[in-house]
Parts: sequence; C-alpha cells; structure tokens
Amino acid sequence: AARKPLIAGNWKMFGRSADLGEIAALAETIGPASGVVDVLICPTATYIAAAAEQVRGKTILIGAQDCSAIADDSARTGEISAAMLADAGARCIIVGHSERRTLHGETSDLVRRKAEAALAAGVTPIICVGETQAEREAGRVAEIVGLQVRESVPEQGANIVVAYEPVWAIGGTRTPTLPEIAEVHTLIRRVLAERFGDQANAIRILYGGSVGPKNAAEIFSVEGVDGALVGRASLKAADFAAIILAH
Ligand code: G2H
Repeated sequence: AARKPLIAGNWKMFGRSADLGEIAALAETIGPASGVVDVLICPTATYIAAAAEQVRGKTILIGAQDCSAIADDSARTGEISAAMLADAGARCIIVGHSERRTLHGETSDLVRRKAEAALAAGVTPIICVGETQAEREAGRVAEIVGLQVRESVPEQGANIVVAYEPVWAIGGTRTPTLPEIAEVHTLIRRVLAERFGDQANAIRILYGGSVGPKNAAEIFSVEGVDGALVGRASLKAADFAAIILAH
C-alpha cells in the first residue's frame, strides 16, 4: 500500500513563542521535500494559532498534543475540545502519549474517547502506544501493545495514525533494534486489520522515541515504518529538516 510518510514534531512543553520562527525556517529548508512527506508540528495549544499563521500557504501542518475527551461545548473548566483546536488550525491531535498515560494517569479507554472526539471534530488523531522497559524484559511487548491498540483505537473510522513509542526509548539515546521496530509495526498492522480489514493498509504507523538526524534514515528504511514522531529533535529547524530529508 502506498502510504504517504508523516513526520511529526512533538514540541511537548518545550517550544515557546521565540521558537515559532523555527517553523518558517523549516519551511525554507525543506522546500519541495514537503510534497512527498507530510510534515506536522505540534506545539502547545496556546501557540497553535500563531504556528498556523507561520505555515499559511506552505505545506507544513500544525497539530495539537492532547485534547478533551468531551466533544460537546460544555462546562469543563480548563479543558480544550478537539473542535476548538481545529478552530485554531490543528489538523492532527496526538492522544495517549506515554507522558499523558504515565504522568497524568490516562487509560486506554480515555485515550480512545479523545481519539473519537478528534474524529468527530474532523481532526486526525495520532494514537500513541508502547511498552515499558519492564514489559519488554518480561516478553510482554505483543500482549501490551496489542491490548493498547485494541482499547485505544476507536471502533469506527480508520482515519487515524498510530505511533509506536516504546516508553524506555523516549527522551534518551536508546532505540529498539531495527528488527524489533519491524516486529512491533507488523503486530500493530495485524491488530488494525482485525478491526478494519483492508482499510488498515491505509493507516500510517509511525515510530517514536529518540529519533534524530543520525538514526532517522535507518529507522525510515524499516518495512512498515511510515514516518516518525519526533520530540526534542523537532524543536530546531536544522535538526528536524535533516530528519525530514532523510526520508
Ligand atoms: C517520544 C518522542 C516524541 P523524543 O516521546 O513523542 O520524544 O524524540 O524526545 O524521544
């Protein structure tokens, strides 16, 4: 299946106003490469509108890092709905990042409802899954990741992206071996096919966790890897451009 690669930057709670200029610099550097891959930058919600302004007329997409699971306009002080993020210019929303699951107690059930809220707002959810170090050492990768996919992916609608982010590989220097990445991506597509049949072939599955300019090309060479979710290395235009151009 011909899936257009997606290279997504997750600015986490790092990127500030002063960093928004990196987006224009990125557009300048990648030039026509942005036609063959989809490029997405997800800043903190308060910067989405300004970031969307930066990419006006360019092919770079802007997204969000999280959204409320509640789809309707309602009394939810402090929450931001997927529709509001879409209003601000978000085209994709990351849901279920391991930092949300671990540090904010999000369950797969909540992640699925967030993904459903994104779909209802016409925004593509990027649903994150991944095992911990202890789970990998216990030989439970297929069980844990399979369960997370079954529980976090909405029943309806194959218009999603899945990101495989092994928790132990995030924000460090270690990544799985290439065969290990291939194995989990194959597993995820098999689980998606159980639900969506042939439609699963159109779903992009990204790898995330310590992707940088040095290892991007080899990770992109892995069968079944349709792009990357990049944290720290997405903040500086030069680094992120090098990753995009490695595809
Ligand atoms: C994993 C990734 C982006 P980093 O969290 O989501 O971050 O590339 O810094 O490991």
